[in-house]
Amino acid sequence: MSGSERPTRWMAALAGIASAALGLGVGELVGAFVDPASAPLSAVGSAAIDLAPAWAKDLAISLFGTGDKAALLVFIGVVVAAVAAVAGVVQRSHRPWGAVLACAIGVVGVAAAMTRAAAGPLAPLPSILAGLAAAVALSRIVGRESPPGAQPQGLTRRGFFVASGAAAVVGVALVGLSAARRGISTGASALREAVRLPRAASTATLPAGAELGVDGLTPVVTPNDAFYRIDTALVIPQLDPSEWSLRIHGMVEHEITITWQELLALPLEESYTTLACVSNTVGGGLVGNALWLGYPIRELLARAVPSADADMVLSRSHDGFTAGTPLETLTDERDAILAVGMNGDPLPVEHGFPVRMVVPGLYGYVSATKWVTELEVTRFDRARAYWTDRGWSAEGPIKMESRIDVPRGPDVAAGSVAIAGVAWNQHTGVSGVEVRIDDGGWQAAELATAISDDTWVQWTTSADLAPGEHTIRCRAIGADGEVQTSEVADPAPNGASGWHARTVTAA
Ligand SMILES: Nc1nc2c(c(=O)[nH]1)N[C@H]1C(S)=C(S)[C@@H](COP(=O)(O)O)O[C@H]1N2
Ligand SMILES: [Mo]
Repeated sequence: MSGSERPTRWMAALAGIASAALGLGVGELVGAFVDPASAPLSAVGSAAIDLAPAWAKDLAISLFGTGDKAALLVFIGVVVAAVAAVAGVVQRSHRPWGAVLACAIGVVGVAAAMTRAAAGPLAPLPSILAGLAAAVALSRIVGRESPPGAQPQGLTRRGFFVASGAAAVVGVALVGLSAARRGISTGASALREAVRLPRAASTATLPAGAELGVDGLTPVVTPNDAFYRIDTALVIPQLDPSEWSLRIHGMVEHEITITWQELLALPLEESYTTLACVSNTVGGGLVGNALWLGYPIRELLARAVPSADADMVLSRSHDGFTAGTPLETLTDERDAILAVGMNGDPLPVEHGFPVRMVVPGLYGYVSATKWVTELEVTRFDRARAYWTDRGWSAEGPIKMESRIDVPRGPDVAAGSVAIAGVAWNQHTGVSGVEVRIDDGGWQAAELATAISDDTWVQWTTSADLAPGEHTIRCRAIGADGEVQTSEVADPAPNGASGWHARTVTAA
């Protein structure tokens, strides 16, 4: 076939997608150099996260767990491809409106990039260039229509496929390059490598007997690389500790600012605290225990002197996330700290380097601000935090829970079976765990030595299982006598509840 002809609808749709790929590649590459958070995918993804209501976050985490961010990017890619295909078809019949639509996709990226909390003056650039590149490519590939009888203009059928293929390949290559560039740009991880944390002024020790050593049981201290990660940051904030500072302001007598050097010069304290995410489902893994090193927030607040009618501290992270923490939990005797160390190392970048909050007893969304740069002393009736605006409760005390880790099932050998797990009831403590097989009675499990009331505790027991299917359930008893509720609740709006159950088949 020779000479140019009008592309079919399918060809035009393909050209739209190829042009969008090229635009995306350009935008991502420029973003990788200008500011990774302003790259089109990251910017639109972050904006989508910010716009998501409680049920959407809940659904994303229950479907994809900590792979929720990857799932979001794939979803955005599919939506962009669909709109781009439409742009191609429109361009074929209603020039230049397809190219205009391609530009409009870029405009969405610009808007998203400019509304990021940490947006700089160049934030719109990557998406502007992405939109332009896509529009130009599309108007080139889906050529001008020729009047009837005139010499056809534009690409031959072969030229059309070559051009579309080239745009797509170049686009994908540029996306790959930008990912490589981001990988090389060491950002905060190089700065973190250089950090030498001071020795703790007060240390915490792991009591003998805290670790039961049962095969398959979650270790009592979660290694950093196994610690769950949950946040709204599609691009992990890269902070330079030498430029970091924390400002305490709002309803205080003295506004104060503390730098990284000043913080490290203070007597730092070690404490074990078990962190839990409000999105954790019963039996889920969004909970972990670490040895934190940090300075009591109580001491800093004492310097700032909060006013008597303040009842909340709104902490803000570099990327705009906020958490509203009851002032009382930051001034009472608990180990509410500005943490700089996690399990003997500087905070991993994805866990808040250089400084985050850790507050025993409260879900992360109301307390555990990573990359924290600001504490505003305020009131619950004046300020709203990030997730409070999206349907989650303003206050989030952690609910008592217990989890069965062993046996994982589905098959076990009949006879005596080891059963073990963890239980937590932060800041009150766990006094017992009970296990029930099928409809039998509750039997007390053996508790490991708890590190403290602020940490989870391992438990173990065993049961004789006859051949057949069995359901194992567990429940914790609080140090205050409260029995873990059987009432089933979803994570939204203030945490899941109910008894964890595992069904196994003994043979
Ligand atoms: N800056 C920032 N801090 C944040 C969040 C966030 O989205 N941004 N998420 C919070 C939530 S919901 C939880 S459960 C904990 C998780 O901390 P981790 O990722 O270190 O386990 O961080 C909290 N701190
Ligand atoms: Mo969370």
